Amino acid sequence: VPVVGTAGHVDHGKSTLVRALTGRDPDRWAEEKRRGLTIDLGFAWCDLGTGEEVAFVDVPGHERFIKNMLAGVGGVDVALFVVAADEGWMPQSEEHLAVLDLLGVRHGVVALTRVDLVDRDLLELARLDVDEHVAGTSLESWPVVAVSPVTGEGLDELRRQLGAQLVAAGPAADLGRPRLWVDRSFVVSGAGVIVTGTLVGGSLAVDDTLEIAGTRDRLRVRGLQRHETPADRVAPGNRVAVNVGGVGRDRLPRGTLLVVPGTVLATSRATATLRAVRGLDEPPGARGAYHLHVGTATVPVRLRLRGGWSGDAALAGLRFERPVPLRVGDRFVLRETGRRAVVAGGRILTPTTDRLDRASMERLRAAVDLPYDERADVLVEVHGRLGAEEVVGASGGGEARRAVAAAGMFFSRASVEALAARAREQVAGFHADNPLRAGMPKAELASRLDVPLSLVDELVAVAGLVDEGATVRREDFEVRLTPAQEAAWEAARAELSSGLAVPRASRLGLDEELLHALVRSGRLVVVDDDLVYLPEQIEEIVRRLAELPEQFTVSRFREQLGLSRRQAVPLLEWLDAAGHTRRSGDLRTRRPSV
Ligand SMILES: Nc1nc2c(ncn2[C@@H]2O[C@H](COP(=O)(O)OP(=O)(O)OP(=O)(O)O)[C@@H](O)[C@H]2O)c(=O)[nH]1
Ligand SMILES: [Mg+2]
Repeated sequence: VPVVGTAGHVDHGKSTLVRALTGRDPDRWAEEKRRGLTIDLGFAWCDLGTGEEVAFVDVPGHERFIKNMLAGVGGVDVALFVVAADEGWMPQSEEHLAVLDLLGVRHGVVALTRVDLVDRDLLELARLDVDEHVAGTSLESWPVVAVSPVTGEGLDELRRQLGAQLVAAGPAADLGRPRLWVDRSFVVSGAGVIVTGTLVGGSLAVDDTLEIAGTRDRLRVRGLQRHETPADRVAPGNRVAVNVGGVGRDRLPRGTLLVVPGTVLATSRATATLRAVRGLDEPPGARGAYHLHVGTATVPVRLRLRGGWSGDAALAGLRFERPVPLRVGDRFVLRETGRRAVVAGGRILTPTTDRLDRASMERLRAAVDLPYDERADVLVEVHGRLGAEEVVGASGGGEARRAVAAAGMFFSRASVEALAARAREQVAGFHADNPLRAGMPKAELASRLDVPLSLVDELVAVAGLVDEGATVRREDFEVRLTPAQEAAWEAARAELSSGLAVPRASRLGLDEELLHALVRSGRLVVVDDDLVYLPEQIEEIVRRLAELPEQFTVSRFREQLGLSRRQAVPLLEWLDAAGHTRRSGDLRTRRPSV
């Protein structure tokens, strides 16, 4: 059941026309009936005579209730734009036209109503007045029908034209991601909390779980009604009443968005395209105070224009007073509080206010109507990196399939390539600064690049670096000694080579870093804190174990190899650990098999 929204200046006859078409009074409140004025949204439905049902959302025309009007027109497929023939074009005619235009309502009928109050000449003037004002807008091509609910004139034609526009608008898109902007919530004794709204994006079924967008609050669909008739399932594009369980009514005021859990995130900022309404003295800018209207929500927002206006178009960074559930491509309207008027509208490009180059902006612009997954990929590619939840939420539940995921973030392929190039530079720099260290610790690389540690392995692979476990190195890197270090090493080696009773390591004239490098490169073997040997010396010691009896004491070992106690005890422990000897009390047993 498609939804038709009314629009038009106060008192021009919107509610009367809806009542004439549906037989139901959309003005629900005593105050509305007493004052003959619509204050809040009204709802009615009927058969247009074609066998097909249609629902109406009747909005107030009074300027003071524009917020309610804006909450009503979100999600409508077709508009019934009402102009009283006896009054002609009025300020809210103009404002409502701007709203329909900005929200992208492409189909509708202009009802030139109250024609019983005018003669033929005045009717012709009214028609010309309407034609003049809709020229150049999205209403230009809509049929204009002269009607009077009082005499019944033109009502059949209006039904016919509305039916044709509904056909032209086509069925509401079912993208498998239902969203319901709540326009009313109330408690029915015995049933509990009921919310109503125009369902878009996907169908809803009893027992579905929904989330209040921007929170983690879940609720269950306990029951569904369409036009006061229970249903197990409701398709998108319908007015729906949902009996919800799990959340109190206070959590579900107008402006709440219900979605499939995790598919929409609330954001405090965004970048958007703007289009100004016609006839403004001054286009919107950073100085004014604005309200952003999206779905049924209203939130104070500050603007920062990017590069000024070009004609009626601009780009702007938006900062909201509180987080709003927004997705890429969402349409919104801006109302200036000072001027008390709708001044612009636009579409959300990204849930950030990051500076982006022109090409990136163009990509975002082109992405607003793409499928969810594509939008997610474009977001990641444009920003390089973005939080995974942000990407999923802003795309409306899409998956960034081309991106690299790490630690709750998405990285674009291009940014991974760029990071990999930087990783090569960082590692090269590390080698230059630490020529004696085998490689750069991965944790240090991660923090230098400001990426999660879990991305480092991917970067190492892309960069063609060598993964050494905890460290990484360039494939062509090896520890090389400076001439001075080479000389120090030669001197130390000469000293060690003169006998197995070697001097303390700290007396070899090697600084700590050089000593470590020599150990890492296998040129020295650490036996104890202050005791190192050349590998060939260790080999000699192992060989010479054969000169000893099967079992021997520390003293015997010392004497045989000409060692001091300082060297012998740690050496034997080292030989134990290496499996060449085994200790039992004061004795060592040779294990020549090893
Ligand atoms: N004579 C005549 N009066 C009409 C016609 N349509 C509406 N009216 C009268 O115009 C007045 C306003 O009509 P509504 O239908 O309440 O107007 P509205 O556009 O819904 O007004 P708001 O919701 O407050 O913006 C009422 O007194 C209606 O009786 C018509 O075709 N002929
Ligand atoms: Mg009304």
